[in-house]
Amino acid sequence: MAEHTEYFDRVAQAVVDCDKDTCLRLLDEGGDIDPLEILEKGLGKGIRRIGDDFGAGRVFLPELIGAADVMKAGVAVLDERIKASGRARESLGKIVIGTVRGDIHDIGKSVVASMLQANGYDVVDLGIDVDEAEFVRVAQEEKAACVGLSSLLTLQIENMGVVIEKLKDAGIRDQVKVIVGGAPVTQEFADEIGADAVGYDAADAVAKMKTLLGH
Ligand code: B1M
Repeated sequence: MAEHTEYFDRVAQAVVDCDKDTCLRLLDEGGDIDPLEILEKGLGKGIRRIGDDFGAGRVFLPELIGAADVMKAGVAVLDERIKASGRARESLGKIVIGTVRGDIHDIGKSVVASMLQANGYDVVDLGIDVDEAEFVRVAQEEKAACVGLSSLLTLQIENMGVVIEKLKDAGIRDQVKVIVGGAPVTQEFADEIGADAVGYDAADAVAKMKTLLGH
């Protein structure tokens, strides 16, 4: 809807401007809009714009950090709405998720975790910069149905393959599915490291999870 387009643009601009107060006020005003849509078309659009500017050298790390701070505050608000939209039901399975070693980006991974939770999965979020052995240990301990690996850094996505190798070493690779995601992750890469699926965004991650676990 046209009025939503303008609303999403204002949310995006608040992220670009590192203006947390305006962003949170706008999110308050948008209580009747689908939180996932606000996330993708508002907050997501703003943070991607800053990311592109950062990549092109037009803005520097302090702006990136400031915008990420606004994004995180906004995601926390939307997160509550996303979780509240999931009805209480029997768990569809346990997912262990985290950002791989060497990578501290946590916003996208946390959104995916919330969406999985809202869709009936039990999620154990290990956080960021997670060592391969930790993924394996928790997957074993929690009898996870799936391990979710996130990374936004081209140099760190290789660590996803290391996790898969460690799952094999521990003898549990055939008991857990592995889904990978994050901007630099492609289907080709997933095939190369032997992952079971790629999630391109949070909604896609849920859809792929349902297929993987047969729901
Ligand atoms: Co970073 N950063 N950053 N950063 N940062 C990127 C990723 C970058 C593309 C920016 C750029 O140069 N244009 C670039 C990576 C280049 C590359 O390797 N390809 C980059 C860099 C270089 C860096 C540093 C190295 C900068 C430096 O220090 N010189 C550093 C990394 C340090 C480290 O990790 N060791 C760094 C730091 C940071 C901040 C701390 C400032 C901050 C993160 C704050 C935080 O997470 N708490 C930050 C941010 C915010 C970004 C950008 C701007 C935005 C990331 C984001 O939150 N997006 C990013 C540029 C960009 O993405 N255009 C950038 C919003 C989020 C909702 O989307 O994370 O893509 P996204 O997640 C999506 C999908 O990818 C998918 O679903 C999510 C929801 O739709 N998905 C999955 C993600 N994980 C999934 C898992 C799944 C399935 C789907 O299954 C398990």
